Amino acid sequence: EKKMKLEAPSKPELSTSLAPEHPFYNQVNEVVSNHIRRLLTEIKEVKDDWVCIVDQGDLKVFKRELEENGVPLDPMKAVCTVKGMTGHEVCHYFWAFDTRMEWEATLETSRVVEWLSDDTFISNNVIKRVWPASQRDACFWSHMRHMSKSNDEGPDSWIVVNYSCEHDDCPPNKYVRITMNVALICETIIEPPADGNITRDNITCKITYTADVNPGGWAPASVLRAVYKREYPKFLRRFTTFVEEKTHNKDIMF
Ligand code: 16C
Repeated sequence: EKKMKLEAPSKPELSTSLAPEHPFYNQVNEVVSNHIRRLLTEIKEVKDDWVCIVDQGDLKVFKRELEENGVPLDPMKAVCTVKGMTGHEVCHYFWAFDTRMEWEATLETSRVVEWLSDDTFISNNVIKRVWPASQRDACFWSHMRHMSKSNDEGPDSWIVVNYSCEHDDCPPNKYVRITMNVALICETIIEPPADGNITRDNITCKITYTADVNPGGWAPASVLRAVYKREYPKFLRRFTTFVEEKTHNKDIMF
């Protein structure tokens, strides 16, 4: 048994702990693959359909204005570079449910609906109300995985996806249900020190965050766009500061 395991082609980073027969297995893999493909192709494309709405140097937020039947759907994208933490650490804390409320400033409550496997769970988030719109909530699975490398020289990458789903224990009730497809992709860049001993000073994490959110029914576009412009950079600053506080005096999690 042991010998067979050693000889088998080892690609553990490609896998998920979701069983292939799990009802969410195909959807999770498909959505994750689409994000990875989208990221890889967009690097080569001219980004002229994205408008930069926030530029703080190390943190940039872009959007594409999109409306459907009066509902603003603006896809958002942000890139952010942080020093002293790995992509694995950043993804871990974005995904981890037990610390979500420590950095999430836009949520009123959050609860786990079901654990699907040890890398995937479904949660119900109730979002703080934005005047004058009705209050919203969301039901989505959160999945984290190590991305495979196309070559050994490329940076180590991790991805977390939050994707809306339905669940019997989370029917839409008193809130307007939003739907979303959110991804956080992190690459770890290591500048090898002369003495070969890697410390947090040698590590940089490049974060790409994308959010396609449908606010699910009427929302005043001008208010929503103003809230997004304020809240997305705020989220990234607050969240990365949180990860820094959690990790700076711990062993590096590669
Ligand atoms: O990705 C983030 N968080 C994850 C959960 O941990 C998850 C959630 C994503 C949902 C984010 C979009 C919420 C849109 C709500 C639309 C509300 C419509 C109201 C109508 C307004 C006229 O992936 C981090 C998310 C970062 C937050 C982005 C901005 C969201 C604004 C929400 C408004 C709350 C205002 C609170 C004011 C203090």
